[in-house]
Amino acid sequence: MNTCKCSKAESDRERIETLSAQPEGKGLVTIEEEPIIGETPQAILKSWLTPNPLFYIRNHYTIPEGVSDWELTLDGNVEDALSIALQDFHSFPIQTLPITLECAGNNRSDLEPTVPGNPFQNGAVSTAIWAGVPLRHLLERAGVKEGSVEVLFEGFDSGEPAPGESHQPYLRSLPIDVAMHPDTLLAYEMNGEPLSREHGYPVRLVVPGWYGMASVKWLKRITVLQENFVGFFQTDRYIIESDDGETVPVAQMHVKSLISWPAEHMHLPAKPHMINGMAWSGFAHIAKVEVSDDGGKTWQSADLVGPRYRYSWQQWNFAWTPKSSGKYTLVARATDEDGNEQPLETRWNSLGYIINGVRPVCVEVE
Ligand SMILES: Nc1nc2c(c(=O)[nH]1)N[C@H]1C(S)=C(S)[C@@H](COP(=O)(O)O)O[C@H]1N2
Ligand SMILES: [Mo]
Repeated sequence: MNTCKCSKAESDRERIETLSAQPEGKGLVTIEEEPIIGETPQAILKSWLTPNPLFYIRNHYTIPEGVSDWELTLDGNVEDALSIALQDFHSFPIQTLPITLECAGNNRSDLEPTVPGNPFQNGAVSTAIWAGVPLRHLLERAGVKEGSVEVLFEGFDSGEPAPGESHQPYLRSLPIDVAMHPDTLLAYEMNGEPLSREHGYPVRLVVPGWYGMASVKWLKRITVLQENFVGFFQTDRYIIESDDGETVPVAQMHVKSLISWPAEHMHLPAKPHMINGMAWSGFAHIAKVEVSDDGGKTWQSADLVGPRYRYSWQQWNFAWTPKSSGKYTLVARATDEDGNEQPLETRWNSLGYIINGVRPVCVEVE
């Protein structure tokens, strides 16, 4: 990595300067208007928590119309099917957890050769404090019967997921042990506010540690299954080719870091700077973050700062004094406590998922 590979993101700096210049400094970077898809402008964030209006949005279909008499159905391989109204949720035990969600296609625009799909830069990852009822509580109430292998989640949104595909709702399943995990939430609050329409009002699933596609929004129905679910968003998408030609489902978030500041192509005065960013892994806490200012030839340890939660990204800082003026290629690399290391290169795949290779940020010191 001797040469700076950041030229593709030339627009980054202008974009960030425009956003920062707005009075509230707010606004998602729009990828698509309909269905709405937008990414978080990481460089303007001041906290490890992403404010709700800046939390990335990824929708496959138009946001569903609000339903006035919403009830959630829980059925399938259970003793007693349940029908749960929104006010019932407030009488159930509440669990509150800071959780990072990353879209499986985050950083897709970095792939070469390019692949179809939303051309995300590094903004399809955000963190909120989610509050809701552990799904386990409701599954136990309904009484999960023997022989159950998966739980299926249906959203209120529907459409044609791709040209030539039949009209269908957003449907995803989870293995029964993940569904029964006490931290898997039916969330109705995000950063202390009721869920907004964009993020799944009235109730959504939040699966800590998993890529975002698992966290089904606008829940309509939950069904306990005795077989593995086959469906567009389960077995045609969110799969990745392994080296032996098999396909594996996209599941937990692979270890990754991002440099929040400086942004690409910034011009910096020749003085000490605080490089900062985030690091996360769906498997374990972050153990270390290393930073390089020479494109990955030499590395130094960054400081892990701020709160240290199991499912939330970890903030890090690196006090950097450039040795002289000139161009620098800044790179960050994270390792988690399970020993997973962020790779130097992403494994290219045709649908563009799990893009966790290090992403150089080029800056010029004047
Ligand atoms: N019902 C429904 N749930 C959904 C989606 C969707 O299109 N419909 N998109 C999924 C994907 S791919 C992601 S990355 C996350 C994004 O959640 P957010 O928009 O709240 O950030 O929602 C997931 N849940
Ligand atoms: Mo996603």
